Amino acid sequence: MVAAAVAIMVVVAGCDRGPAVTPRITPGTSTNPRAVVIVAADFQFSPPVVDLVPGETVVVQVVNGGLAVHETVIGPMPVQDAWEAAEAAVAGGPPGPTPVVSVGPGLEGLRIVVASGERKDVGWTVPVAPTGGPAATDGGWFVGCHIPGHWAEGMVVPVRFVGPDGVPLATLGAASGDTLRTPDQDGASAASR
Ligand SMILES: [Cu+2]
Repeated sequence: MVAAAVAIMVVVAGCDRGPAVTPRITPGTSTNPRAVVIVAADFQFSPPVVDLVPGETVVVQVVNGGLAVHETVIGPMPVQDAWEAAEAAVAGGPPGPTPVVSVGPGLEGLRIVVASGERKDVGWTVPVAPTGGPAATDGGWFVGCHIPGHWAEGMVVPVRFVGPDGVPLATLGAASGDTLRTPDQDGASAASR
């Protein structure tokens, strides 16, 4: 109870560690996972930032409100780059569900492919480092869509690792969204935006 009261005060008082402090989060557990809703449209994600608590168990609920097939790939940039390259290789294939593609071991991240009008729920435990903080955050984590061309259209939002109080964890400034870079496959398109 004391912890809860303190957390509320922190939220009310604001915090100079960053401009955005989200409401207190009750981290999900294996028996009571927290719902993380992500809506994919043509061609953007909502919400603009996805908050996750390292080590918590969530149910990622991906809703495709667009007309195209979309996906959420959750992971750091090496994972985003791997899927961008893998899916670019099958661009121009026949319409329908995204072609079967794969990436190397350790680069899978969490990938959920959702057809237009569909919703998929996937249980997932957010990786945690031995120190208790987020795992492998160099360069930040993102939620991205790598159906060919979609990332370049803007289908990427940053993951913000937060504590149960909603305060962003330290060392995570890279996930602020202003350090987004284009996956290697789309380097030529940056100037057109
Ligand atoms: Cu997409």
